[in-house]
Amino acid sequence: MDLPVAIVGGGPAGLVLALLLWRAGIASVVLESRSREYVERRVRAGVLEQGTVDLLADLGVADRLHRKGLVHRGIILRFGGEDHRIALSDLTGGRVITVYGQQEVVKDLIAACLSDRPGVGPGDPILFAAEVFAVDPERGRIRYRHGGVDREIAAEIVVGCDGGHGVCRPTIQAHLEVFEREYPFAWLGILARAAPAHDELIYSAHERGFALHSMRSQAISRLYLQVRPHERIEEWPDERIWAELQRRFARPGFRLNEGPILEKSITPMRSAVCEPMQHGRLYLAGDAAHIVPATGAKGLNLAVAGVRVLAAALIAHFGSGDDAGLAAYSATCLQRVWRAEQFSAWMTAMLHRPDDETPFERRLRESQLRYVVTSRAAAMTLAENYVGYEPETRAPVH
Ligand code: RFL
Ligand code: PHB
Repeated sequence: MDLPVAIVGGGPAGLVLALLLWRAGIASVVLESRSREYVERRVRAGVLEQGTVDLLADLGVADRLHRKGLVHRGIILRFGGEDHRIALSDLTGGRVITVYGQQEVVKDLIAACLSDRPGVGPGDPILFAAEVFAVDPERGRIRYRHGGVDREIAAEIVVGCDGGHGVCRPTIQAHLEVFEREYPFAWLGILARAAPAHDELIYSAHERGFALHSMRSQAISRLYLQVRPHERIEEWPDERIWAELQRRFARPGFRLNEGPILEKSITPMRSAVCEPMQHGRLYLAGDAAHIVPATGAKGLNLAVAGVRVLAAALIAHFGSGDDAGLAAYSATCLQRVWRAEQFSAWMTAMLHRPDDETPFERRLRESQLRYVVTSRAAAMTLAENYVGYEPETRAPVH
């Protein structure tokens, strides 16, 4: 074997895992198909749970996050022309979320990986522009193309952190059960140089469809629109995007600030979970193992929570030969994964308007929205899940 651990994919899951292992003295290499510039610019998630922030702080990569991250204690649900605040902190004994761009997390993690462990393993700790095209899950062999040349390495454990469109899950698909759901919506997301129009996130359930107001700083807004799954970004010139956003956020006295659009893209919404999250020497983590629709803001947080479980299991395996953690990895993670799947599907159903919604379904949805903003129990359910729920630590309530 060339190495104890090889990690396919340098997104949040792969990078957090590499750092956790390295801090425990376990060498690994991260093979990432894209360039460093590309992964550091890829705009995605923005909401970090307290547990995610705490883990990044433990890893010593949260200085910038603490300086630039925006701490939020509530979110707004906007419907029927009114705002309703869900007081996340008051409802959860003081817990908060932090708004900080995923690409900033990725930048911080890459800087830490490269400064911590220069030249560890068979070369660099992270190989960028190294596309994995074959993994042998029984023997731990990985084939990848780097610098125009096909290469191979072998590791005792291979971790597939290669996201929702990688090679690792398809390689072992025959040994897994995959649970999937496609939603009849996609999200058109933009990043704009415009001050956020409100200091909290606004989830707006409008009759023309869902819209979300988020931000990255005092000067940058992050905004999303529900669109149909097969719409193309070319059909959405900037003026059309702003006009639609203004309509879906319309409320007396409220107007979004507009500005140059720095990035725009369309992402289909889907759910997927594979069980188990492992076969042979290959373990799956993050989006490679599970996808959630973004309405619940859970994907990045689940990815980080999962690799924390895996890192502890690998440290026991390499430290004392104790494999109980590795054997339990999948079952432990799946409890939290399914909680996040249910919450994300529920938020999605409550806030989005399907084209073919019947009058009956519409009234059910309106009733659900009213219930969440008038019942403390219902608001608490939303808040408890939104800030991050850990089913693996909970006993039944009698
Ligand atoms: P990633 O981030 O997709 O990283 C996978 C990496 O693997 C590389 N790769 C390969 N490398 C080598 N060889 C191959 N054959 C490879 N194939 C792929 C890729 O280049 C990439 O670098 O997965 P990871 O690490 O599991 O992280 C998951 C998160 O990225 C994802 O769950 C979140 O972005 C989801 N998400 C959100 N999550 C949250 O917790 N809070 C949010 O507010 C939130 N908002 C969002 C989101 C995702 C969105 N999109 C665009 C999907 C909002 C949006 C719009
Ligand atoms: C974001 O800021 O990108 C964001 C916020 C909340 C979500 C999804 C994405 O539910």
